[in-house]
Amino acid sequence: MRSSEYEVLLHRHPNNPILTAKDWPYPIHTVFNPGATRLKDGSTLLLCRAEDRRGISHLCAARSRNGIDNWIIDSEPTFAPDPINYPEEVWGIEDPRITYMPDIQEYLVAYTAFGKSGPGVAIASTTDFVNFQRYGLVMHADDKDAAIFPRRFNGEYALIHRPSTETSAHMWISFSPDLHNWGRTMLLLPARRGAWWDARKIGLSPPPIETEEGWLVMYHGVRRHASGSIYRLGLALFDLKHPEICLKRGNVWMFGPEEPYELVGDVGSAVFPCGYTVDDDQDGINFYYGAADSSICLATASISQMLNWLNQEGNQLTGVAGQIAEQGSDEPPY
Ligand code: BMA
Repeated sequence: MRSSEYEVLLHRHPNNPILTAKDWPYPIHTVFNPGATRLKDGSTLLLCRAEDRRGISHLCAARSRNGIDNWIIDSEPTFAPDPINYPEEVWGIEDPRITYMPDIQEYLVAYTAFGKSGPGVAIASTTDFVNFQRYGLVMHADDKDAAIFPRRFNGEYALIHRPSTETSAHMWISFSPDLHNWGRTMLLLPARRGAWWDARKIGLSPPPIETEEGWLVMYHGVRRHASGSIYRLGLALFDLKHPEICLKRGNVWMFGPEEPYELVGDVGSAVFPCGYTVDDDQDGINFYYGAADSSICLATASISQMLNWLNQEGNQLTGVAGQIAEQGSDEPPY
C-alpha cells in the first residue's frame, strides 16, 4: 500500500538539543558534531567539538550513564590543538569519529586538523579519553570526514575519507598496515550530479556500522541553493570483506533539517552526526549529531529497519565506486 509520507528512520529525542554551550563548565561559543562510543561499563562518551569565540575548535568529553542526560563534562578541554608540535592544527581540531579496535584494545579517533593549507585528516589513539597519542596528519589538505573501520582487512586498517578539489568531493577509501602509511586509495562513493540532494559534495557521517548484510554507511549530502547549503543524510551498504565494494545506495535522503534547532544556528539547515552507540539488543542505534553547527542532538533508529529500507529504496550496485548492476535501471543514478 502506498503512503503519502516517507518512511521515518531516525526519531528525534524529545530532549533535543541534549547539549548546548550553556551546559559547559567553561566558556565556549558552540558545541556540535560529537564522536560517540559506549564505554565498557555501558555508559556513553561523547567527544564533542567545542568552538570558542576565536573560532578555533577543540574536543571535550561528556559522559552519561543513559546517553541522554546528566552529562558529566570535563572541566577543561580534553584534547586541544597542539600547533607547536602539529602546525596542521593551528586553526583547531574538528569533527572526531571514534572507532574501538578490539584487537589492540584502543580507541582510534580520526579528526579534522585545520591548518594553514586547509583541513586535513589526523589520527590519535587513546584507551581512556584522558591521554592521547597522536599519529599526526595522515591525509593532507583538502581532506576531511574520515573514520577508521573497526576491523582490519587482510591485516590492514581501512579509512574512509573525503578529499576535495574545486570540482569534486567524493568519498574514498585507503588502507594502511600501521596507521601511518596509507595507500591503495580507491573511489568509494561518488557525489551525484545535477539536481540530486547529494550532488557535488558528499562525506562520511559516523563510522561504518557492521551488520550481517554488510557495512552500513550513513553519509551526508550537500545541496547548494541560492540561499545556502542544506546538509542531509543518506545510506549505502558495502561488502563486509571488501569494503571498497558498494552493494546498495539509497536514492532519497532519510534525514534532513526540519526542527528550529536544525534550521537556525551558526550554519543553518545542517544535521551532522559523527558518532553512534548501539543498544544491548544490537538493533537499536543512537545517532549523536550536530544541529546547525550550534548544539548536540540525539536521534534513535533501528539497524534492521535501515537495512530493510535500503533493500526497498536502494539501487542494487556492484563493484567499486557504485557502478550500477547490469540488471539495474539503465538510467545512471548520478
Ligand atoms: C562541513 C564540516 C562540518 C560542518 C558542516 C556544516 O563541511 O565542516 O564540521 O558541521 O560543514 O557547516
